[in-house]
Amino acid sequence: MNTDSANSGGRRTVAWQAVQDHVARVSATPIRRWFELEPRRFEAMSLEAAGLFVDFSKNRIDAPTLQKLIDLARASDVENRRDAMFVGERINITENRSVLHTALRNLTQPELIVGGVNVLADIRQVRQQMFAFAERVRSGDWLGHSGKPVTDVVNIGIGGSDLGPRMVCEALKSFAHPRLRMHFVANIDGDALADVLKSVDPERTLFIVASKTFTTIETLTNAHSARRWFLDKGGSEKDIARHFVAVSTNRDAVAGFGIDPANMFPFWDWVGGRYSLWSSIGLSIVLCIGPAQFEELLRGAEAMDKHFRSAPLEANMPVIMAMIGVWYRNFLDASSIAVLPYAEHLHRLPAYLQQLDMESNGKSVTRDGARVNHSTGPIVWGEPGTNGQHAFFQLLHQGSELVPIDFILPVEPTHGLSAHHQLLVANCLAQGSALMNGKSLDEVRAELVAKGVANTEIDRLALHRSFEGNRPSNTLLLNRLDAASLGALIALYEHKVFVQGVIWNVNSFDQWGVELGKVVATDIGDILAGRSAATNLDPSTQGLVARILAKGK
Ligand code: G6Q
Repeated sequence: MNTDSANSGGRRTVAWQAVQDHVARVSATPIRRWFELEPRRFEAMSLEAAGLFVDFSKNRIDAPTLQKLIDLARASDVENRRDAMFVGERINITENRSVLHTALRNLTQPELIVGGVNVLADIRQVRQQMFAFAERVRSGDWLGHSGKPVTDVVNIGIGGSDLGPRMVCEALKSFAHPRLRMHFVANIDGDALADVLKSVDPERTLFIVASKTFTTIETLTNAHSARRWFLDKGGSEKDIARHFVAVSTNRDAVAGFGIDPANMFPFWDWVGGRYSLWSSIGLSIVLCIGPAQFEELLRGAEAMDKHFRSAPLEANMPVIMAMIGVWYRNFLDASSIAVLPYAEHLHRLPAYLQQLDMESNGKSVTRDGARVNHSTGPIVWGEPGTNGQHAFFQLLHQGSELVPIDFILPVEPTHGLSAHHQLLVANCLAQGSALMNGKSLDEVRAELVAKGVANTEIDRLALHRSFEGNRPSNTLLLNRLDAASLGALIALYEHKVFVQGVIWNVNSFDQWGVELGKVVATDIGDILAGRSAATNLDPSTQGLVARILAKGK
């Protein structure tokens, strides 16, 4: 196997060094100058795949540097590692698992044998079970215990069992079932559940308890409280089957909770939590948008999978986006990236991508078990435009941090307010352009002179009002925010994160930091409940516990 990745036992590789050699030269040239030096730059640095179009020409990069980055991807064995994922090799080496979320949206291949099992047959069978159930709920055929159709669906889950379905249901609101209101409860903070319970009718509410392990304390606590509420509001034990269903890999725990296993939608340990919206964890999505639209979501993702698997690295959208990210992270020292969807319904996308990216590549140990000697996953953040323009964009324009940006823009609206959409588009394109071009001191001076401002005042203000520019961005165009485009967009980011994980030589598919969170609270919970003493805690935490206990008395 080729081990020419970013860190193989702590040495810098030839391919890595070849990229490094470009830093000084490229850094000395502002992006807008590259458009003069490379006349067909927009055509060369843009790409269409799976219904998405990406313009990556507004980056601090030139053609030879991009080629060196692609060479680094090839030398890091991206192609073999990608193929290993698709065929089900156990690439999640710390949990000894395959990583097969791509199989969940494989709508065309007849079979995929992994460990002697045709996983595609299992996937398709569960999908039919989901679809049949969703059709009954959506048509009004599935009735609550007093004979009323469901009007409210409450998904109780956290992390990967919440963020994906929540984001997709928001994003595809324009395609939502008119009768069904979707609610998502994740937080252990009782306000999350209490707020939802205040607004729903127990006779018309369906709870989905979504938990891969069915051991997560937040989800189980919320689910038990919802069950108690349901019983208190007049439901009986036997009615639970009409109001509670489960999505999990843990059949015994589901039965133990009191949910009939006939109302359980299974999935498999080779689906990572943050990659699970394509599985039965997406039940809330199917209820919201219906089976046909859910299939469109899968189809969009599958189209991106096919592109990722077959396009040469030089024309491969996830690979290019990944390597541009590596360029900023490792060679130009950018510590964060901003994802700015110009689409109100994509307001949960940054939160979703935070988990996808930061949980996958927020690692400091290589796959070979050594400490990394390079930076790994960046901080991901963002908010929809245009709102952000009236807030943190200031820092993007004039701050001292380099923050590469992904603008995401649907070309056609899903509403009828075309004047709004035109302004939205104008704002998005204007920001990308202004960030790159900036405004020189001379331009500011000329503007102020034209306005008749006195020279002394011009001297005082000019620097404040100038913009150095050279702030990079990708612009991703979706035809419109529909299921297929969204599927392709999510898969694009999944694969981008995968490629970066290969370059950084980390396992993108475990999450020991999250697991830690699942256990550390138990001890303090025992102390707060008076079941044990605070003797093992550090002095700071001990002080906080004492103060909180004293206030509670
Ligand atoms: C995702 C993580 C994590 C997980 C939640 C919920 O990749 O592992 O976010 O999804 O902790 O876990 P359960 O689905 O098992 O409740």
